[in-house]
This record gives sequence, C-alpha cells and structure tokens, in this order.
Amino acid sequence: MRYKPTEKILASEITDEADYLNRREFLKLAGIATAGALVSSACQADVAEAVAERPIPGRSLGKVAKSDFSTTAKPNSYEDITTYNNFYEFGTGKSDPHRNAKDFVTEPWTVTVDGECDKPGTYDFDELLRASALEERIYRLRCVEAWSMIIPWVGIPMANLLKRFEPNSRARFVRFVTLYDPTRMPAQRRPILDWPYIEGLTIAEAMNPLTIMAVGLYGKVLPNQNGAPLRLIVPWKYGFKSIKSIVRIQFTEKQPINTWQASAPHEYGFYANVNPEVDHPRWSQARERRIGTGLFGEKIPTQMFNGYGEHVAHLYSGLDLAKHY
Ligand SMILES: Nc1nc2c(c(=O)[nH]1)N[C@H]1C(S)=C(S)[C@@H](COP(=O)(O)O)O[C@H]1N2
Ligand SMILES: [Mo]
Repeated sequence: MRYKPTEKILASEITDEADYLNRREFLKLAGIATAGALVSSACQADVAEAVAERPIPGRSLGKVAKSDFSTTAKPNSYEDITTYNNFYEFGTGKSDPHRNAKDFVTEPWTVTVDGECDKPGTYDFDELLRASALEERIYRLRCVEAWSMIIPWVGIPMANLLKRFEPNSRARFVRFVTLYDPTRMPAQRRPILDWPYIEGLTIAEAMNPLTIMAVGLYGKVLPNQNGAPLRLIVPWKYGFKSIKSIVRIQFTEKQPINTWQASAPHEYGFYANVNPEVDHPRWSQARERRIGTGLFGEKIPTQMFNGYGEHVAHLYSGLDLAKHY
C-alpha cells in the first residue's frame, strides 16, 4: 500500500523484506539444531498453542471457546504474525511496528462509545473484557498489498459487544477510531496519513457473526504491533479495514469516510471486500503471497470474499462490486 499513489517502492521496504527472510531462515535452522519443534509439538494443550514453535509470550486470556468459523489450515507462526505487520502509526516498513511499538503502554485503556445508541459512555477496556465471552477464530488475513497469513485471533463476537451499547434505529454504520497520541505513536508526528486512522462498517457487516473485536493472539493478550489492546477483524475484507488500537466506537447514520479512502479514493473504497476479479489500479488482486511458505511466500489464488462468501455474500446482493470496491 502506498500513501502517495505515484510513489515507487521504498528502498526501506525492500531492505525490511530481506532482513525478515534472513531472520526467518536463521530461526528455522536454529529450531532444527535445538529440536525445539519436536518438544512443543508433543504438548497438545491448545489447538493454536500446539502448532506454535515455542512458548507464546504474554498474559493468558484464560478460557477461550473454539469456533466452527475457524479454518483448519495451519496458522502462521507467532514469529511471522508479530514481525511482519502494517501499523503506520509506528512506521511504514513491515518490521517497524514490532521494533517501534515495544514500549507502547496500553493500560489503562478506555473506549468511548457515542452516536446513535442508548448506552453511550466511556468504558474501561478491562471491564469490557471481563464481561465478555472469548472465542478463538483462526482466520485468513488478506492484505490489499497481495500478501496473506492465517492468524489464530482471540476475540469477542462484535455483535455481542455492540449490543451492550444498544444502538438505535438510526444507527446504520459503525465508525471506529484509533488512538491519536503522537507521543506514544511516533509516526503520527509525520503526515503519512490523516491521523487518527479511521474505519467503518455497515451495521449489518459489524453484526455479522464473522466480525470480531480481537483482544488476543495464540491464546495470549494481543501484542502491541498487532493492535493492542483491541482491534477489529473482518476476515472477508482487505486487511486495512481491520483497524487497530481502537479508542472510539461511534454509531452513525451516514457512511463514514475511512482513512485509506480519504487518502487515495481511486484505489481504496469503503467496502474493500477481497475480490480477485477487481484489480487494484496498480496491481492484480488475482493472487496472493502466503507469508511463511517457501522462501518468498508461495503465490496462491485469492478467493472471492477471502473464502468467506457463504457467510457474507448476501450482504452485497445487487451491489456492483467493481464500482463499490
Ligand atoms: N490503526 C491502524 N490500523 C491498521 C493499520 C494501520 O496502519 N493503522 N494497517 C492495516 C493493514 S493495511 C493491515 S494489512 C492490517 C495488518 O494487521 P497485522 O499487522 O496484525 O497483520 O492492519 C490494518 N490496521
Ligand atoms: Mo493491508
């Protein structure tokens, strides 16, 4: 994703990619040398943790239910998921977020709920978390830049969370806002995007059973670089819809303008449904590079709605998906 439509690939991104691959290859060899993979695969405590190559850091989220919405495909490694990120508040390179978000403090954290609802207010995140039943959702994530991963999120079904705030009949959309604090999110000091980062969904998309508010990864609290302490996950849409580190949830009558749409409206729309038949103006969306397979990531075909069509296609019946990209 480019923040300026005319810009060429940054040299820094190419370097990041090379660093990343070298490190992965190194870790693979190190794993063989210590037989670490064998040790962890003998421990079948948890579906997601069982496939992890080594113990997952962070505070455990306790009881997490499994879900039929999870893919049975093998998730990417914790290493892949936490070192190859997009989180422009911490830098535009893939390895910037994990390096620059290390000291990001996410406690205490509040979420302001406002707009068209009967229970607006400022809610403490820990209290919301304690009051919510958690589910593991192993989902494909397909970035608009044509790379993908399989990620074992832990989250709160979004419908359960939003119903708490009692949206009224005028609530047709939900607008989500990321924290704006340049002292804590250093790249917000630069005009890379129009901060704070904003995203939006129709109320039907927000209430769809696939949509979750993710609060964890591999059974543990969400790492900073993945959007701690809470971030949206909409697996049938391009990754940029899955907004991180949310501080405000607003119910609106009007369709929100999301950050990438505001930045480059000919390239990024409101819907952003994964669609192999509608190319990005500057590259094909027919295939994707699956991170963690082969040396550079194997190229695999992209699926309509990222393979989640049976659950979401009905939301778009009659909509011209080439026009409403
Ligand atoms: N606030 C915020 N949310 C964001 C982004 C961002 O730059 N800022 N990047 C998006 C993009 S482009 C993608 S692909 C996903 C990446 O999520 P991950 O790093 O957890 O894989 O986060 C999305 N959410
Ligand atoms: Mo993305």
